[in-house]
Amino acid sequence: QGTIVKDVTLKEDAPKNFLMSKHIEYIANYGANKEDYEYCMTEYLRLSGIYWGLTAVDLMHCRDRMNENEIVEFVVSCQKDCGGFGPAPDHDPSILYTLSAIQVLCMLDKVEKIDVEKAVDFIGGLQNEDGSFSGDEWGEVDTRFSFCAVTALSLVGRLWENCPINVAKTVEFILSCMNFDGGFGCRPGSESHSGQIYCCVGALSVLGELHHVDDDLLGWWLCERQLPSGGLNGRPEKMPDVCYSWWLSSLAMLGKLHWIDGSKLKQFILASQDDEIGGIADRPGDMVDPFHTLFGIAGLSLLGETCLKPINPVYCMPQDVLDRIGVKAQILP
Ligand code: GRG
Ligand code: ZN
Repeated sequence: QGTIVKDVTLKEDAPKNFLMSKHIEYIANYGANKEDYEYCMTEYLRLSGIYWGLTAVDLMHCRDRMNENEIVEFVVSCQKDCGGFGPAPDHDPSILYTLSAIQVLCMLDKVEKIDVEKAVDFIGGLQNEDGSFSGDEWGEVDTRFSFCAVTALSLVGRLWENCPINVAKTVEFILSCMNFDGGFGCRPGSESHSGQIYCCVGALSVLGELHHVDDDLLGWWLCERQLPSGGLNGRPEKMPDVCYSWWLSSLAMLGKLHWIDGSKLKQFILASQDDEIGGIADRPGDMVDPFHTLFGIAGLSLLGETCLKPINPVYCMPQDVLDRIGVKAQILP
């Protein structure tokens, strides 16, 4: 019995061109009305939402459309006494929003506005004996949090100098989540999922430890995620989703992006655009949101779309920002 394929069919009249000016308007106007139902309901992830929007408009060369002072003030207001950041001022801190805060401030060249020392202490305090990371004080362990710790520390220059974590143990834990198919899951023994693979391969890339990955085996598993529609799923027998166009960037870290059909993936992403209000949805015909808009645009940048700034496959930030702060990650030839 073969693998079941669940997929969508692209409609003849689906958008075929990149609607850049519509996306800029969609992101720039998102949250213009602070009473908007959808805006209020997404407060619990606001700081990451700001990272998704800012990165998207920066990739489209329009960062000046965002109110930088308002953003910096908001980010600063999300830092707690423990040093970690919550998604909004009245929410609990987590390593997820701590990374988003640092990413946003790096893009705006305003990292000095926060208490970096305390943020570094917060991240260091989340490492467990076995090298894994908890996401917050409640203790859930996930390889996503290992990625957040390593990337956030590297962005503030504290991974190699004055480092608060045990790097060897960090690598050991990530490798303990590697599966027989070459992929990685959220904890030892958990199923491979391309979102978790992005996190594990991304962290190993920042740490210069990609030689531990079986790049042929994992590259094969990753390129098998492409479906006849051109879209990618996150694991076998699942539906395609635009955000996996980004979670697949681990294939770029392994130097194997050409193992998928880039033009078919581009067609799938373009077909998921909303040609009226702008923005990109998880798949054609669905409602758009800032998360899928960023990861669709990031995927197009990775595929070489010339009207966009080049993106870094590990940090999901414009490459020019990483060049400015001098951060490098390993990419296999
Ligand atoms: C800096 C880009 C960036 C990220 C920060 C949080 C994080 C680090 C990475 C998240 C990686 C991840 C686990 C992505 C997957 C997200 C997703 C769409 C999960 C859905 O899982 P299911 O099981 O969906 O609901 P499927 O598609 O498997 O049916
Ligand atoms: Zn998605």
